[in-house]
Amino acid sequence: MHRLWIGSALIVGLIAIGIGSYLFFFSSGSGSLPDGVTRGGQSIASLETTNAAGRPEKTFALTAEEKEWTIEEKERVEAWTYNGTVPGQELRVEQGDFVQVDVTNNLDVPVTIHWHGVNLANNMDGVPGLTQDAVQPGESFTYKFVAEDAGTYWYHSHQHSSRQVDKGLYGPLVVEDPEENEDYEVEETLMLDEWPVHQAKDGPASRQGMMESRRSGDGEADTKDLYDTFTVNGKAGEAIDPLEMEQGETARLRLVNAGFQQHQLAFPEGSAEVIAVDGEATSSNDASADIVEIAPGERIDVAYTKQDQTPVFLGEPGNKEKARDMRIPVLPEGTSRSEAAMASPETETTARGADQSTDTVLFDQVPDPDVSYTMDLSMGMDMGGGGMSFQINGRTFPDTPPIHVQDGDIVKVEIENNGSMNHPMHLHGHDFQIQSQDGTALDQPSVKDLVHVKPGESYTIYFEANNKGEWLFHCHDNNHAELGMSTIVDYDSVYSPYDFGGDAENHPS
Ligand SMILES: [Cu+2]
Repeated sequence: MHRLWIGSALIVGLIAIGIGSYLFFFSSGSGSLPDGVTRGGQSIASLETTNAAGRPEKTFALTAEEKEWTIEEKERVEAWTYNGTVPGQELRVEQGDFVQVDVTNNLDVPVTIHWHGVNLANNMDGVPGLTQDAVQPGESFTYKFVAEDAGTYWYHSHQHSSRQVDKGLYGPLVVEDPEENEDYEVEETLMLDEWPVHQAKDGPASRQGMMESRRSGDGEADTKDLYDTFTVNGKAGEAIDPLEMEQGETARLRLVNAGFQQHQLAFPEGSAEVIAVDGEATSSNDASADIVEIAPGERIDVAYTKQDQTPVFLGEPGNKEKARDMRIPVLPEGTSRSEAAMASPETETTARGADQSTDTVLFDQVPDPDVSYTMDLSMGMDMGGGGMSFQINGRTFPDTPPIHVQDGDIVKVEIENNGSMNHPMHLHGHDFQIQSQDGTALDQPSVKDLVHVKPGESYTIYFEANNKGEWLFHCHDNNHAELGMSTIVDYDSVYSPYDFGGDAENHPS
């Protein structure tokens, strides 16, 4: 009896040591996570994932595969796709559904899926090396979440995003509101992107372009050299599907910018109204916009009314050469593309600023923060390789200082762009409230998950740390993220058991 007890104690002891070393190895061992990120508490892998619990279930299967994709008649690219198309299949669910997506990887590189804008469990967020190991060639992974909030979202690979999103690994996710009482005759999701069809994309950002942007003040100059063809739903020019609309009809257009450049769409004067930003309904005050600007990663829903029977193109205003590809024909019955002319509004009002104020807010008053973080965005020379880098507080990821939070904290982040490039900053797993711009309080705040910070601009945002995990906060010009512009919102109570690099080749930007 006595001996048996000693034997059992020994075994229990050995198991404890074993578990201890296992945790030690994964929590502080070979990792290349930033030194500043906490390694204690609960593993995010063991965080509870939502289950169906009697909710309606929607199940989808997405296969990552290579596919020769025709952008326009003679313009073909070797694309990486979900289910063989660019964009991937539109996933359409209702608010409250339990969504399950089985991903199979038939590419010869690892992939993941990030559910952009969806506030889900951290281990379903699809960031390789932080929330999971990348899905290896030939393997599968199942993502599960509850579609809590109606709106326009999208999904994309977060493994080596600057390459994989560029090659087509993205698609739309629409969460319908069953209570929605607005009736639209037409509804379309329009995903905007750019491609290097006639040229090799030689790197994540162009040095010459960066110099140019310093000189000219064009915050997009660095990516303009990299791409020559603009697309709408994977198609350019003549290949873009027309909107068929008659006078008096209204369309809900769900615009998603899957590219790394900002785009603008011009509407005939007085015909368009911004109805949602990043999945949040806008307040009804004055959301009319003749030119809608959309940042990389951003979603903007527009209600567009056809005022007459004239065929028209919705497209990028001005005489941008590449923009000629990106023109969406609106063709009433009996009209043709050849008769259409560009919509040319007389005013230059855009959908920024006050127009983006949202119906619901997170905080009625400016909250008293538990955590304050200043995020200084800049660019510089990488001393090692002589290339350019994009920095947060003078450091490149993964050495950028994390934002340390505890469950329930109110977090204030002041974002300042001290460089000469645009930076659309996207936070995973949370919505934030944009409270002020350039030191001036907004009349009405805006609740979003992406804020487009242009050179010289600053924004103050607030969010509640209500979704524990390790969450990326990064520039959605993924070429900038690749060169360092990311950081982590790091909850003290949890840690990531994954590592960047390693056998899974986890590459989160
Ligand atoms: Cu950027």
